Amino acid sequence: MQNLSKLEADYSVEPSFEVARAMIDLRISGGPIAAGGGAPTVTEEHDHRFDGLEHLPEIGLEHLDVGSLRAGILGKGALIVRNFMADDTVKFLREHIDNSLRSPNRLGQECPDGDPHDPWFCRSPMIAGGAPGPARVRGGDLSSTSGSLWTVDAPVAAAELVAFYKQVGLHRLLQTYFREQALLSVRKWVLRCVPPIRGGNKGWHQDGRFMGAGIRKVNLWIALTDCGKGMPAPGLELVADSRRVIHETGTHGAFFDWTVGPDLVAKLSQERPVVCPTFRAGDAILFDHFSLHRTGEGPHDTEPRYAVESWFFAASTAPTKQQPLLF
Ligand SMILES: O=C(O)CCC(=O)C(=O)O
Ligand SMILES: [Fe+2]
Repeated sequence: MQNLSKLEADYSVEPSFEVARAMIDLRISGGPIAAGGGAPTVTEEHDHRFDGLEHLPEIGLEHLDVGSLRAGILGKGALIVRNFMADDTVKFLREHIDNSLRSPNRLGQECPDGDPHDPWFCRSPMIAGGAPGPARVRGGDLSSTSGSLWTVDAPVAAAELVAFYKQVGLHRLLQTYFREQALLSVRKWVLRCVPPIRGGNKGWHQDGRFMGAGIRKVNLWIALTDCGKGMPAPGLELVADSRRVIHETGTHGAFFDWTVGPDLVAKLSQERPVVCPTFRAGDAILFDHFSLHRTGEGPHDTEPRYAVESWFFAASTAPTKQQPLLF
């Protein structure tokens, strides 16, 4: 989209909230136009370069290409990329998340329509079902210090992230991986601050559970805090498994109908290791909708954990319900 490229160029010269907000609207309006269409022929072949490893493969950013991505996700179930994001971008996003979480606009403390000039939290009227009032939350009250945000509600963070994705070559990488354009979505592009709730998590899940077998997507999860095994903040726990299966939910002691029960995970773990990688702020992990994972809250955590979750869809399979988004 020509207008979007122009705004991106303007923003790179002179970043501003107004341009960041205008870009969100163009990304939302362009998403459905790019979504759908014919699907390319794809295979799940890869070069087995990580076959000898017992746990998840790890590489540096300089080795991230379509070969390592395929061998990581399709061969081992996930790929860890160390030092993915530079410290200054990590710090910028962490501070932005703090400000967005406590924004009166998010908490519903402003006028019913919200303050359209709040640089930290501003919901575009083009976001389905979400214009006025406080941000929606799945049960419970909104906290001003932790929780999740749709990245599109934080236009400046969104602009910085898209610029970062460009800088690391993500567009080309995902285009090659999917053999077609990649799209983000309103609902699965998330900024998060998880509090140290010490073992309260019950949510083993697969992000493919609701989306049907034909979906193709990849999650890029970036830690913005040192977290996971040996760290004082909640990490991410995963079953290191390359099988392309959706597991039964709502059984084996599951707490919700969309989660995989702990007894089933215990059974799976007899054959596939459950891992809780140690992440430094700026490290990333890539996995797809078959990955079985949960927030890995340790019993001794004392610190909150910040992260960015970006689910990229192959355009031909991008679900309308998630509001596909250009990036
Ligand atoms: O950040 C978390 O703890 C959860 C992340 C997650 O479930 C995902 O990225 O799909
Ligand atoms: Fe998930």
